[in-house]
Amino acid sequence: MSDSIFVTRPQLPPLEEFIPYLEEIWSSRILTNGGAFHQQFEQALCEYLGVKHLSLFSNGTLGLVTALQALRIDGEVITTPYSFVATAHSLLWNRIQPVFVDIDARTLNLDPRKIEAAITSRTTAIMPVHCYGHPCDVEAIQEIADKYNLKVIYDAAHAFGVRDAFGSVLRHGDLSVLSFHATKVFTTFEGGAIVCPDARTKQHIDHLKNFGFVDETTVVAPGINGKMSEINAAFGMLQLRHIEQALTERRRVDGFYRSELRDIAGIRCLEGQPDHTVNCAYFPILVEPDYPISRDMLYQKFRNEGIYARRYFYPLIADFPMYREMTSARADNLPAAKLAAQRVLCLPIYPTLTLDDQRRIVDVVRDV
Ligand code: T4K
Repeated sequence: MSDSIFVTRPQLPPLEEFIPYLEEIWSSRILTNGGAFHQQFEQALCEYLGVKHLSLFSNGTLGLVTALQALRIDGEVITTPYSFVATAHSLLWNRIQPVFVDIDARTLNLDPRKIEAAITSRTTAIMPVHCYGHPCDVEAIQEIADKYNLKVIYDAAHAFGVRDAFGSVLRHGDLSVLSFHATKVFTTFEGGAIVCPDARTKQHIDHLKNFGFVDETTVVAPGINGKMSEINAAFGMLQLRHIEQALTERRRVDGFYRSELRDIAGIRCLEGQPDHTVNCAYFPILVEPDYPISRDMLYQKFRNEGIYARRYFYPLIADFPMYREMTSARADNLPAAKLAAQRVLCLPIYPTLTLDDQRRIVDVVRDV
């Protein structure tokens, strides 16, 4: 029996490379609360990503929750049902009403053409997701936001390092939130960051993630504990040394799948935008009706072979119990998202996925 293959595996540098970082933490005895690695890592990430300001977080979800707090968002927020559940949960944690708008069947991102019809007098913001690291139609979304005076918070959990022709996609909107979870392109075990447009916003967010403390005796807001520890920040510094290599390997896997799956009837690969630098965070395929078996049957066939492809994102967020009674969660409001949730399967993709394993995966799809 061959080894199991998972949808993703974290890229771990050789253990001995991490030892000097640990020694530094051990000798300084500063473990958290904005220590030296935290500061270095914020700086280094800004440089790598090509953004001016960011604030590190202990995970992406707390980043989303805090971003909404920072912009004082309330009322209703327009968002996508086709995402990881943390996107909408961050709204509920702030007692904000999520309003689901359908996705574009081509990109699987929030469909800007559907947004205006969902705006009410209570709408205060839009929270789109750069799903699988494929950028949203940022210009169309910004145009609507400007017209109705809405904030835009991008859930950029999948979009580490993604660039358009003019720079990082993280510069768009009022804030963008990254995740550095173990399953992501770039990981700090757990972690995340909010990308901010200016130093003042960053300072406010820095206060919010540290209980609202400004100094030893001053608390300016009911903040939370969202700080990244020194171990995570040190690991992030080390990961940055290997990220380019990891992205190259991911692009290699992506290229292999695209060329091998191209001629299989009923299997469609999601296209990126040609002038973008992609990160190949995921490899979603759409199992269409002319494929001999359904997506779920293919998923099961993979499992029988010890290959753990994943149905990201099924079920739709709108179908979970805390959302499904909402008017915007109705199936007839979300036809494209419903279809995607039934058809998409994410194939394994990560830097150390061997060519043999890639062949094994393609063979499963081909041998139906
Ligand atoms: N917004 C979006 C759009 C997101 O996708 C996410 C997270 C967030 C917000 C929230 O960000 P964080 O708060 O998480 O920073 C995973 C992740 O837990 C989650 O972070 C991620 N999205 C989501 C898409 O996927 P699961 O339940 O699928 O993970 P799990 O444990 O089943 O792992 C999948 C596979 O990865 C495993 O079969 C094996 C491999 N794996 C996993 C872990 C945790 C490893 O090899 N090593 C590991 O340590 O949710």
